[in-house]
Amino acid sequence: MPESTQLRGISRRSLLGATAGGAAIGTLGATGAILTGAAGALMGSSTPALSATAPGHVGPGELDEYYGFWSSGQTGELRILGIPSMRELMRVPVFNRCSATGWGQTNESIKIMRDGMTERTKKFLAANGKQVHDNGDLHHVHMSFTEGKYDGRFLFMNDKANTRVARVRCDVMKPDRILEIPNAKAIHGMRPQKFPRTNYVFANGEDEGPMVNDGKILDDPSQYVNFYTAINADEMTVAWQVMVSGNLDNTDCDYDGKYAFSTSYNSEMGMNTAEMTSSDMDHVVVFNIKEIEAGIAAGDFIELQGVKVIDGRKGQNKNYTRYIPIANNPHGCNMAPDRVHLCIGGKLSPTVSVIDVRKLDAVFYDGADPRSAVVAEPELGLGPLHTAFDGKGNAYTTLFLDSQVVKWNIDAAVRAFAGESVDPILSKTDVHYQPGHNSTCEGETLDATDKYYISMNKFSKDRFLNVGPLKPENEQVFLIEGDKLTLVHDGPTFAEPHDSIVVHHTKVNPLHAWKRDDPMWAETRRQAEADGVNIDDWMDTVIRDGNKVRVYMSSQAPNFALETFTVREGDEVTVIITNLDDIDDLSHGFTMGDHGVAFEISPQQTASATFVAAKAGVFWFYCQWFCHALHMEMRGRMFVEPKDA
Ligand code: K7E
Ligand code: CUA
Ligand code: CA
Repeated sequence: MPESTQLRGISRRSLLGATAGGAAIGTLGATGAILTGAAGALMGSSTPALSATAPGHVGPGELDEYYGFWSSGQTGELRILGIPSMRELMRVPVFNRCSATGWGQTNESIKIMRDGMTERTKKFLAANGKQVHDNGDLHHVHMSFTEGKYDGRFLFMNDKANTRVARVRCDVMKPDRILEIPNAKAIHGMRPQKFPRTNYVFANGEDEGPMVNDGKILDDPSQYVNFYTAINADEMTVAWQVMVSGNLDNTDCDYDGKYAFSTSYNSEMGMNTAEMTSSDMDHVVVFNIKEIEAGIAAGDFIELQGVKVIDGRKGQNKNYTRYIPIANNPHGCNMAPDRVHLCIGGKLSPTVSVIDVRKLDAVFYDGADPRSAVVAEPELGLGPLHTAFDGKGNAYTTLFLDSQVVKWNIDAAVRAFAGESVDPILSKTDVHYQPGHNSTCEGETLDATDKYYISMNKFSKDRFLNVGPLKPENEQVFLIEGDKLTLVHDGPTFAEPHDSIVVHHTKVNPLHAWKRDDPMWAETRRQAEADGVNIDDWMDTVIRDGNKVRVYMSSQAPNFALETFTVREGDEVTVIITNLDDIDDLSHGFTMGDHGVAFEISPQQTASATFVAAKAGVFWFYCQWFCHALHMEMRGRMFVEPKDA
């Protein structure tokens, strides 16, 4: 029988009850030091911290072995952590408006956010007095692949709230493309193609709606459909879409470049919880990439909002899709690095359904029963959501309701399904509490290893000081040693530790300073050239162009090139700054006081923002990034002359 306590024979309660370093700790053997540290932290006692040599400990000044790339859910940003220390290294605003960096406000970021936007959304935003959305719901982040392994080029991520997919450049860790997906609603599941490389990013809409959502069809779910999207990952444009029956939840793809998959929890096409859970079975949709590409090439598509859409709904009798029945309301969709097994989290069912992707050819071409591809269905515990892998044939599935992770062996599960008397479960470990996603080191790649296990938990309950009605979530790191998982980190996070990937540090090589010819400010450069200003050199020029004023200035610690500039009330003012400093870490900022304007200017970066000088008077601008002993003095004045003067 698997043990169901985290600490192997010692419950959390008895640990908490024991005095620091007491008898209970003494029974823990080699890992006692770690547990003493962890328990001590929980108790707020004077127990010594983790020893410098403890596995999973990263001392002050030491670098982590792995990057963790974190989604932040409804915060809408990407976060970069060090693993195993779980130190938060950076926040990268993507779908959200950021006060510190000016993302969503600088002309350069607004351009990136608007370039991939539909005309319909631009009109909608204009009607609401906005240029860009300022919220996002970033659930899933994945890196680009080459031959089944992370290649360090890009990170891709979805926005469920406003139906978008973004690409972040790993050289500067900033988005370069944010694409709104037409036709689909609420992009949720998202995965880059693994093999031969990431030519496509697959993204599925979660919500159903009319094929043409123009208000002619409203409360008639019988006419609702859903869309699965393949994005051209190099161009960041929509390559094609497949219309499907039922909704779509999570997606993944194989290691052969042949098939992609998506879970559906609403094959019923229900519009409320009772309807959405009324069937015994939902399904996984299998997408046949080659057949879809051939269908598009042969003209077997309709065009909706400029996108080629293939009909892959049930009963269309073509080889674009197959529907594999799965116990009601499945959730996670995770391809194992053994290249063979796809694991579908049962959620309402205590099982994980394991699909052998080698059996899919027969399902498509030999009329085999779609269920014949299911080769295991181990009963693991209550509320299985997502599955991670260690590259050694083992899987780790989160149990939301049981608040546990279950480690199990895929091969044993397949043999048990075939009738052999074998228990695939290797261990169960308590987590705190209600885990959603999990990750292992590069576990979704051919480089999967069994070093660390990360549990992203939806509730922290009693683990931290009360901070009011809104509580933090909790994230935990475990050391994997054989079948045993040992807790080495436990800490709160702000909304929301949704999903993460863990990438070896050698695969990511960001720049220390921007390159002056970066495409991010190409348009700003063109305008400057038209104004006769060289943004690569010292600039202290103010250009008036009707009621538009362009203020060009350089920054070099501890000065802006302009101590003052003058505009007229009602002028549209654009401030363009190049940070001429090229010293590592010497970022400046520009904040225009009382104007809601602030942005980052990192070494060798050019950035700009536009606002209307609608208030006459004297306004100080300043550098908000601590840069120098005279950082406070790095400021200047904008004079706004009154209109009727
Ligand atoms: Cu990745 Cu919650 Cu968006 Cu599962 S989904 S937890
Ligand atoms: Cu420049 Cu602070
Ligand atoms: Ca259902």
